This record gives sequence, C-alpha cells and structure tokens, in this order.
Amino acid sequence: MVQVEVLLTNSGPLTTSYSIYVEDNAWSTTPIPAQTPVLDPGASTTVIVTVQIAEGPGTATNAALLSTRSDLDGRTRGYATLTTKRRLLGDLNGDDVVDAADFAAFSDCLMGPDVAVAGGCEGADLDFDLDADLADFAVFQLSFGTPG
Ligand SMILES: [Ca+2]
Ligand SMILES: [Ca+2]
Repeated sequence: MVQVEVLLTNSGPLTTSYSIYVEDNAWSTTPIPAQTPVLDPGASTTVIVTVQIAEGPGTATNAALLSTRSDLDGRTRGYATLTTKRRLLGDLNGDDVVDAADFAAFSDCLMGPDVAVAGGCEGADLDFDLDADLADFAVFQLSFGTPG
C-alpha cells in the first residue's frame, strides 16, 4: 500500500466543492475524501490517495487517472496521472535489480526478531512482519540476482 498527498487548489472564479474520480487503475486506488469541502477561489485542500499495490513477482506499474469535477455543474476541472510501481522484493534502492548494493542496504537495516524496523528500512522487512531479521534475509537470498 502507498499513500500520496494531493494538494487541490480551486483556481477557478467560483466557490464550489469538487468530486474526485479515479479511472484506468489496475490497482485499487481510493481518494479520501472523495469530495472536497467547499473551496473559495484560491483555497486549497489535501486529499490522501491510497493505492493497494497488487502482490506478485517482478516489477509492475499502475497509472491511475485522477480527475476533479466541480459540484456546480459536474464538468471536469482538472486531472493528473498517478503512477505507482511495485518493486522487486529485496530491491531496496529501486534500480530494478537485487544485487550487492541492496545487500549493503539490507545489512544496515538488519536488527533482529521483533525489533521494529527503523525509518527508511521498511524495504528490508521482506516478510512483512515489521522487523528485519534472518527470516527476511532468507527471502532476500531467494531474490538475490533477479532479474539477472
Ligand atoms: Ca537494487
Ligand atoms: Ca520481517
């Protein structure tokens, strides 16, 4: 799961709220709130967009089209593409290979069973139980060398 903060500004001349739509998304993508408060011209609000990244082997990307429609007339007022990417398991530096550089990063994050991962080390928790221990290392070993 990934969450993105989107800042919406009413750059039009009318006071209105906006409904937020998400289309073309292969992964579940949810804006909260789905409708902004009433915004005066020039006013802004923050929407949190949550993307549920599908599990699976290898890398994958999803591009969701976000659009806003004024609740005055339902017409589209703005749009943006939100692209999210699933990394290879163990690719801690995000370069699409699992290699010695990732091992160095993993080693720096290795703490032990039931010790919460430090900030920035979330990628080292490869079995998703919130620690970075030898069970995670076992998963890392299986990924090492991919896609090579
Ligand atoms: Ca890497
Ligand atoms: Ca773990």
